[in-house]
Amino acid sequence: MKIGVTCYPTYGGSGVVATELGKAMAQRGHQIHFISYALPFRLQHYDERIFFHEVEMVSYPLLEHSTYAIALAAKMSEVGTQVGLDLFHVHYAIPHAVSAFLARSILGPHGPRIVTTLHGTDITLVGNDRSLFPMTRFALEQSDGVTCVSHYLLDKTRQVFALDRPMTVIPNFVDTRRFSPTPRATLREHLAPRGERILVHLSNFRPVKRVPDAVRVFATVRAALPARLLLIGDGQDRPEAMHLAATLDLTRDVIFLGKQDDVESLLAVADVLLLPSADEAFGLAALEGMSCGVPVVATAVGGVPEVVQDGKSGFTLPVGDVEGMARAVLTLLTDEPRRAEFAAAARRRALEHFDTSHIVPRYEAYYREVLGR
Ligand code: GMT
Repeated sequence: MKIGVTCYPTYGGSGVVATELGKAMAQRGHQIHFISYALPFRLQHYDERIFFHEVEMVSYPLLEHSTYAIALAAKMSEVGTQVGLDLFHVHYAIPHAVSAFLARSILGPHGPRIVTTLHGTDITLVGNDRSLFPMTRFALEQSDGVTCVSHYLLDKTRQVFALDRPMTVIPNFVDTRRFSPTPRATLREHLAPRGERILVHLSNFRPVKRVPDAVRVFATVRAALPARLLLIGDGQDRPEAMHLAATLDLTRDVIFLGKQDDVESLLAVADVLLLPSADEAFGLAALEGMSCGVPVVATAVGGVPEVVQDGKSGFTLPVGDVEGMARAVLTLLTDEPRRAEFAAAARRRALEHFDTSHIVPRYEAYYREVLGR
């Protein structure tokens, strides 16, 4: 198949899933054409079956507000014709599903089919905004296939948009060979030179991630035993988290690493991963941690319980329950056999349910089903 993939190319779960799926599809012999405004950040190596088409924006004083959705549609229709795409697979509904609809309208009834994958905030935050609601609903109705990354998100989409069209759940996945519990003693020693326990949080630091809660949880843990908190990522709430760490006198032990490429090495040195989000359609960061053999302490929101089993591969608690999350972390850190048991269960869950080899064929079958209709 020849597949056009559109996603947000910057750091973020939907871009990661789109890119890893494109790479895996190329390995299965398909031709993949990424169409976006920048090269997706996890697309680092040359592959003869992967191409990148940059969406260029026209600059003119009258066009002060972004014309990205239109420019993207134009590029999608151009690539669609040039390479004879079978399918547009767009990740994140806004504006990608709308651009795909426009591109297909240009290309006519024999043009590519559209598969839209919903990732979370495109429905729970953005698509729910009254001004974007009709456009998002229309684009979902016009897609030939719609997939959701969790059952929670599928139910939410039905409820929010009152949609009765068929939709399918295809969960996110992880490369369990790359995200593995490989011991990295030198890195661990560098990050925790006095043998401190390591907590890790990975996100885009948007308010929905509640990064300050991760710092507050850490403050309680740090009061009980020597520990360090690694914060991977960057975004709007970083200044607040830094201020809070300084106020709580934790500057030495809270390490702001910013955006990192080698996430798997950093996750693999952690003892516990924190995900205190207010909402999470899936929680890819939790899955990546679990694949590295790291138990997760998270909030029981959205699709997280579909990934993390409470009391087995981690603990899930109510949003904002900082003390509860701190207690859960300390339960694990003060009982190494139990922590090791959770770590093994986390790794097993990633291997048995979410490995690339289980999920990518489901997308491939779904593409064929949509094309066969
Ligand atoms: O979490 C974000 O704000 C980023 C967003 C994205 O589109 O990159 O993440 C969403 O998609 C991820 C990949 O499917 C999911 O793992 C995240 O749970 C989801 N985020 C939210 O629902 C808040």
